Amino acid sequence: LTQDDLKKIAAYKAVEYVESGMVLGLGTGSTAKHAVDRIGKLLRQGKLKDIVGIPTSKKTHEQALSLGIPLSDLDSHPVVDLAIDGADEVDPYLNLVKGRGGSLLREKMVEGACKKFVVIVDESKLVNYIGGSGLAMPVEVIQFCWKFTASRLQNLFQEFGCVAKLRTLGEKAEPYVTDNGNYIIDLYFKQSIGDLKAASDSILQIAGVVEHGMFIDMATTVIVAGKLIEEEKVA
Ligand code: DER
Repeated sequence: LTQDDLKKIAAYKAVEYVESGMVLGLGTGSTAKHAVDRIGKLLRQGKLKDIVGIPTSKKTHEQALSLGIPLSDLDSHPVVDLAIDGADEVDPYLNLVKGRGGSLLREKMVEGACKKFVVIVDESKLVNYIGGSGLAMPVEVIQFCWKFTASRLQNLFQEFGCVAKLRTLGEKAEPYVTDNGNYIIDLYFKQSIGDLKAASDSILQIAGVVEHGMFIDMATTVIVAGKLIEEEKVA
């Protein structure tokens, strides 16, 4: 089983929660892509009807359009029945890191408006604590004086060995620009930052910060597809 097989298994299992007539939050990333593909297929087969999709990124909007999934937005549908999306990290309390694909703001808006948020991951995303993968915890910031904001973020978590880096693209290292015209500062921690709610509050108090990639107490269900634990070899 490849990692993509595991992503597909988790995604298809999540789509079993989808019922005709639902307003669906459509996630972003390589795992959520499989769920959106599956929904499109079930619609085409007539096995699902009257679905309205609320995409969490321009990329997912394009994918859903190409699949013929009827689309709308939060202005028209402020309550979403079910959202299905991937994650970059899942801790033991089902808190998440999201946003390595750059879509954290729209994801958090849509997933914050849904009755049920099903997260789909392969086992490589499971961590003992947020930041434990050593990969980025993204923060979306306005472009104005981003260096000032980045240094305030880094100082906020200096006791945890935090390093803040502007996300860039390509060999010219152009700043990455989100769907919303903002920049992303990626935070790297060397140890657990402890109380996530306190960390979230202190990040959001910094003027210039738009949103961050910690999704605290938001997931209803997490579906993990992983290799079977090796059976004990019976002597
Ligand atoms: O960027 C995002 O929030 C994505 O959903 C990310 O969290 C998961 O992306 P992946 O399924 O491609 O690993």
